[in-house]
Amino acid sequence: MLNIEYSNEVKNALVNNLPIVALESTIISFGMPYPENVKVAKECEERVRKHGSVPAIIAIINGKIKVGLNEEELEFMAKSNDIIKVSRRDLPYIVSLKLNGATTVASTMMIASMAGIKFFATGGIGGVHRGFSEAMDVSADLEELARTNVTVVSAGAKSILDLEKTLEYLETKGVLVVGYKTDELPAFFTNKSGIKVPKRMDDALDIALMIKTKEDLGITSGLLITNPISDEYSLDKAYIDNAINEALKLAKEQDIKGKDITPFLLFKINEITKGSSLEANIHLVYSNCELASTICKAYNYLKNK
Ligand code: PSU
Ligand code: MN
Repeated sequence: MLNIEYSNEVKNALVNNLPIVALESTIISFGMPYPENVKVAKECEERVRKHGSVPAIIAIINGKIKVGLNEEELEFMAKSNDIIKVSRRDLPYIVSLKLNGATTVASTMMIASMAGIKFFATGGIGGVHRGFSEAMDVSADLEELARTNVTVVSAGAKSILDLEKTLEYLETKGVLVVGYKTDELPAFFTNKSGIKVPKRMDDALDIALMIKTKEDLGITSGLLITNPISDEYSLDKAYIDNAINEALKLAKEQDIKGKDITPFLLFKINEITKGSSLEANIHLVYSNCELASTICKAYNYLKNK
């Protein structure tokens, strides 16, 4: 059995059966610039704590799987150029060659599940890319949601993806997508997508109870909770769609594909919007951390009462 290295805080939480929320590291290493990314990661941890759970940032350093990072490890993940984006397929390669890996939604779910952690907060998930019929680009995140028993809280997915096909894929795979306090699927930078979310739920305790029921029924797939960015930070849909289209055009011209496409687009969209997309990104992640922590705490209460 592979050794997982836990931070002291996470070790203590596991021993004492406290609620734990996993956080991914791709968003730190590839999603945001240094040193903003360190500040955001620390604030995410703080938001999780404030809402009653213990945060566990997941990453791979020198081939060691880390669940919970210390200050020095976080700084390394935020700053080093020697980090590879790790999805499910890459995990054995990175671990056996003792490399450094930033985990995506898929690999963070896998490791969280190995560590017995059932909740995970992130920004946006991967999905079915636009132009699917040519590139056949479907994120491994969707397959992971189908097979791994972790609840993921995200702000939906950016319209760099084909949101309708992403929902269809998740339906086929038996993954429920819940809109938290919304009837409309949130589209990451904007809370408008024009697409109806499969189920709406307005109460964290109801969601926790449903997750417990899912387990009592022996259903071992994941669950996706979509939490819309607040009105205060939500960008205008037409404005952000324009920026996204411009970034997609650049990606095509420069022949960017596969695992490089999401980080490239995020970077370009941030340039085009002069930083306002990053600002929105940061605030939606904070809100997801808070919601995941609240649901996780409620679930922990139901489980142990
Ligand atoms: N969406 C974002 N920001 C991100 C990602 C997605 O808005 O940083 C990252 C997540 O780690 C997600 C991954 O799991 O990109 C999906 O990449 P791919 O499509 O290559 O599977
Ligand atoms: Mn892909």
